[in-house]
Amino acid sequence: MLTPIDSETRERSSLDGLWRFARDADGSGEAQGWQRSPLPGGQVMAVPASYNDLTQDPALRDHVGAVWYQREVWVPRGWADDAVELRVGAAGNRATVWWDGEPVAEHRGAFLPFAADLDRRCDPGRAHLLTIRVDNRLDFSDLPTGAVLPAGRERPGYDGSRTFLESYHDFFNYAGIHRSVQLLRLPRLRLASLRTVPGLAGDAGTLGWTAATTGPATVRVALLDAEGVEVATGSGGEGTLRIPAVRRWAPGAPYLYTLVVDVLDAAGGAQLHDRYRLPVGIRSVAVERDRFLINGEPFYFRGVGKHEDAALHGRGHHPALVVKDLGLLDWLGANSFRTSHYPYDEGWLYEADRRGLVVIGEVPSIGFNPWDLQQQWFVPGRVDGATLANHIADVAALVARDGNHPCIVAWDLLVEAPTHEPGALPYCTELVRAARALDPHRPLTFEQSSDPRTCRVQQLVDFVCVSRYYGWYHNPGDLDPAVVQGCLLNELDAWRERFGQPVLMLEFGADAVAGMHCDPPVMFSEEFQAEILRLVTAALDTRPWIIGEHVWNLADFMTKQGLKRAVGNRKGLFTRERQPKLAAHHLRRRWRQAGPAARPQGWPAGI
Ligand code: GCB
Repeated sequence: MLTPIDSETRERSSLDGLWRFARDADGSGEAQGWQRSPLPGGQVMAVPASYNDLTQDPALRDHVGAVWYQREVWVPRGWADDAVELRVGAAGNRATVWWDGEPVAEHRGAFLPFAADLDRRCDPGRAHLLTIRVDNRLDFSDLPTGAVLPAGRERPGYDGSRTFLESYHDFFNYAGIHRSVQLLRLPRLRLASLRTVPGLAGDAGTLGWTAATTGPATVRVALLDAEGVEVATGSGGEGTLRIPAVRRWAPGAPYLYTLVVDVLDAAGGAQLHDRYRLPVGIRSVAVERDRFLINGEPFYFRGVGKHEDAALHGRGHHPALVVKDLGLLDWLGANSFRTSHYPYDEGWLYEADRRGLVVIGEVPSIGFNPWDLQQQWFVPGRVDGATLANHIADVAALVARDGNHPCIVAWDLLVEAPTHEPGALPYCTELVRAARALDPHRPLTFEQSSDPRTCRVQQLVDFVCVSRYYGWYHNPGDLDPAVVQGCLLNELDAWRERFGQPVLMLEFGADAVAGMHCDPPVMFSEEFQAEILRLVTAALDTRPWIIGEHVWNLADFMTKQGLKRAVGNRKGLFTRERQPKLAAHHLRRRWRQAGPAARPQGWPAGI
């Protein structure tokens, strides 16, 4: 799906702000006709935002089921002759949209955009009623997986009439309209989709393009350099531009061109119907036995996993968070991040393109692990064909939305799944086959927390990504190097020996409650977290085939409640308010000693 833009032929109108809002306590809203008349109760809610933390109502914070959003929309008179589309950046897990009481869109999944075609439904002379129902329930065919269970099932005597949402992932299942809602004025004959593939051929660059239009048309493309000078042109629905003396997009040194796509009428191409502009970067990506290469140069990932998470608005997108978090990465000397554990708002990616930050994109494929070796997860009724169909559909939608970003150098298709199970092999074989067909140009990976000796699927992808927490989940509190370093290296060596791929340490760390200090270090103190990071990075320094280190997590984030979580996960290098902990200062000294793509060594003393 194309990112909405303004151009001489396209116009966006933001519908963000305060909307009417109602919690559908018993799921009867539709039967009561809420889609046709003002929502009851007089409550309002911010869009975009998660609703969970914005009131003092515990029933809303932990609500299971639907909530409703509603507002009036005026469509400007000047839009009368054009197509009109409603675009929701993300809302979920399930969303239903009504326009003047008529259903116009349904969507499943909380992390990718969807649109409603309002063509010929708009009357410039009156206000239209826009209603969106968002339901946070998950089941095993969803990504992430989840289940609605009777509460208190372990308590004899409790009648089980109340339900709760069980999610098999750590982050809080925030819900609401999480990204911008926009009304788009679009030409009827327009660009419908655009895929670009950059490449390098000596000093020259190439840019393949595939452009689909909504009807028969002439397509012309032009590539402009950063000064706006045309450097290559082409025509047709597909082709390859050649860029002599290309300026490359590189980590820390991004150069962006603009691809201008013109859609002209089919007969003679005299009339301009649509113009779309896309920033593009020319770079190559490859994986070798020991190295991850960007533009043929070894790249060492130093960065973080993170979340779209903040106080008050939860998972709701705000550009302030993009500025702050990417600024923190810069402060740390990081060169990369992973969109753990789901696709982020496109705003993160355009900004990563511009800053020369490298990104691993992730499908919301978490919740596949019962953390109980007695249970099988890849079995009918759990992670099965229905899950796989949604999984592949999510990869397709992700590649369609994000495939043009030079910052994205790899896709992570699967998070912490029990890859030792027999059912993992057919599932992952099919998943990888589909992903390679959708994007043959980017390396693929799985986030592994399985045992390298029993994993059945790593050979399907291109590099190993390991999440492991010695001293925390394994041997809690034990800072003996024989555990934190010895056990880890033993495991990393086993991945390497068995699969012969380079290894990225994708998650490691420890919780630290900011302001809690202990020397000698004990768990939850800032000193303990810093010591874990020191030990792990020193271990990584000893292996030449390690291609990077991503600390878990950039910042503290909200989780579901549990005995291991003191108001959220505290593995942040920064607090949830984005203030640095001790470990952030140490890591900054390690990471800032090396150039943008290079491998740091050692752990400088002092802060
Ligand atoms: C992991 C998960 C991440 C959790 C983290 C933890 O391996 O990928 O979602 O938050 O562990 O801290 O438990």
